[in-house]
Amino acid sequence: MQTSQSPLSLQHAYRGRRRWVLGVLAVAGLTLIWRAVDLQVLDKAFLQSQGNARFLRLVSEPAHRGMITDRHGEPLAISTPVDSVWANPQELIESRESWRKLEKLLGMKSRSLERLLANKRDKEFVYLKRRVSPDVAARIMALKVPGVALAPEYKRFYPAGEVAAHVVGFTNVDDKGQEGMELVFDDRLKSIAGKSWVIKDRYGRVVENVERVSDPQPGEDIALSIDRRLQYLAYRELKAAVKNNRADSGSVVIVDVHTGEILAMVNQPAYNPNNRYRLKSGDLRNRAVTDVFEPGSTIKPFTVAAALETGKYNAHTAVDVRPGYLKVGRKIIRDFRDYGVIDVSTIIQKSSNVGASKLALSISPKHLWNTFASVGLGTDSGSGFPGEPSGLLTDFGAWRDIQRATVSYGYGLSVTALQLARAYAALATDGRPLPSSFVPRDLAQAAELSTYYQPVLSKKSLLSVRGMLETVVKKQGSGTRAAVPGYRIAGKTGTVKKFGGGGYVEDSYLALFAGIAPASDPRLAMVVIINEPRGEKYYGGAVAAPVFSRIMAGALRMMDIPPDSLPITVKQAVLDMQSIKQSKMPDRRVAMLGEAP
Ligand code: 59J
Repeated sequence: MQTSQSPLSLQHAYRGRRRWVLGVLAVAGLTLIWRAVDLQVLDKAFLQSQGNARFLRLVSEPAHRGMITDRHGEPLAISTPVDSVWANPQELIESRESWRKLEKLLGMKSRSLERLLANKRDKEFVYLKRRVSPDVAARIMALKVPGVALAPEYKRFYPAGEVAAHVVGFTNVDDKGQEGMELVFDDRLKSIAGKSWVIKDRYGRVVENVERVSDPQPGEDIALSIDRRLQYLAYRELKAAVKNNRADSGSVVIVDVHTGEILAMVNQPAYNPNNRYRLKSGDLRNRAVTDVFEPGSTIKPFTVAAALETGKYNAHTAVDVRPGYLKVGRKIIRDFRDYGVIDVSTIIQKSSNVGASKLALSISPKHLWNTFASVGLGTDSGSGFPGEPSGLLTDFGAWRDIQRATVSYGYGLSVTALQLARAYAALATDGRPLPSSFVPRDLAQAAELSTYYQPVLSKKSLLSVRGMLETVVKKQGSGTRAAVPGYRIAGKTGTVKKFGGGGYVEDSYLALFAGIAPASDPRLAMVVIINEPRGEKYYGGAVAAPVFSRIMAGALRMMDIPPDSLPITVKQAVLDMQSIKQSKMPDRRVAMLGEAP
């Protein structure tokens, strides 16, 4: 048996293996050369198109922004899916022949693509048109222009349009809140796009999902305190009134007196949030929250309440307002006419400036100031609306007699419509001004919030003032046209000369009505402002009171608030019916039918 190989036989074996290896290498080399020729010459066109056709991309998958609804879930702002057309400039630059077709379909001027792409040569993304109709999107894709693709997005739609524009606000093209509740709640409404690695073809279509990096997160839905039915009613009546009285602008606010919730808030002029071209300056402003004015006579109930609270007066205390004016220092305070000797209640009913001034001059400035402040005057409403001013109530320490007098009938202090509505809501309840809210609030939350306020006015004074305010809408009152059949209304007119250019301007007025209903068990407070009416009439009693009446009548009915003129037993029956309706308790008869065989 051979135990070792000779050197010769070894040499022979090496040579044989080398030849074999060289042979394999040669074949491999030739194969590679052949492959190179194959790829570069024969398959070139195919491979080039394939190479261009697939890209690994990190794409974002949009999620929808939260919905804004009214208090009953009716939509006020919704996001609907739409397509946006985008392009990869590097590719689109190559297909010049398709530009004109694209421009036509997208409604772009000719040569606008040339301009758009000019300085985008090194970019990979440019929007051609945001939010196109499904029809346009389909036709764009049918063109199959390399580098042009669709990106899914969401478009904000406002079903209530102009009716809720100032409250709801709107978003910009990037879905970011710009105004109103869209701005206030942007952090909660906004969505977070998901991220995924995908492979796309040259038309931008996804051919393969590689990996999801993060899931899309839709925004939170938010319900507002607004009631769309009341909102619409207020809108319709205000718009008609501003037009018929040839007024500059106007506002209406309705609040729930027990919770501070804003149930309706409208302004004129308004705008359509779905179509924001041709906006005039001022159209965007939510005047009811942002614009301050001197409240004039609508402030008198608080002056009277302060007087009652001292114990020196009651509703029937006589006040001499003769001869229709009062000299305070070098100034003269005037009434509309000489009312003679009247009682405190009649100061409210007729709206006597002299009467209010006499009451104010007989009580301490500090107490008058405290009373005003205790119902929230001179502070913001707490609504959180962007740009709400605090209102103005100057310190009583600086009041001279003339200021004590004029402040008593509403001049030298300023409020917004919302702040005035809030003060009337305090008057309607226990004197504590619940902060205003654009979102729903229940009675328990309201009770908790009211513990932060110290009432200055007693139940007795509040009840007495509400009684006086009821005489305003009765015969001989300045606001008879605010009456609502079947209901007791407590309210106050105001006709305010506007201040401008260093003095009070003739023929430039605010017509006001502020009130609460039903007077026997108040539920709603409402303020109506008609700014610079230029028709025949301009008094609050003539211009604002009828608007109050129409809106309040509808609101009471829509909210199933029973008339307070009904005998107490009938009223209880109505309330019982409602609670049965709301609790959806099975009707006994239905239950019995259900048991039948
Ligand atoms: C008025 C004022 C201006 C400011 C007067 C309105 C003052 C005043 C200086 C004359 C129109 C007018 C600080 S009147 O609101 O008294 O609503 O139905 O603007 O008095 O002293 O040609 N309102 N209005 N006053 N200024 N300064 C009455 C009253 C009111 C009515 C009618 C007629 C004014 C009853 C107002 C209404 O209660």
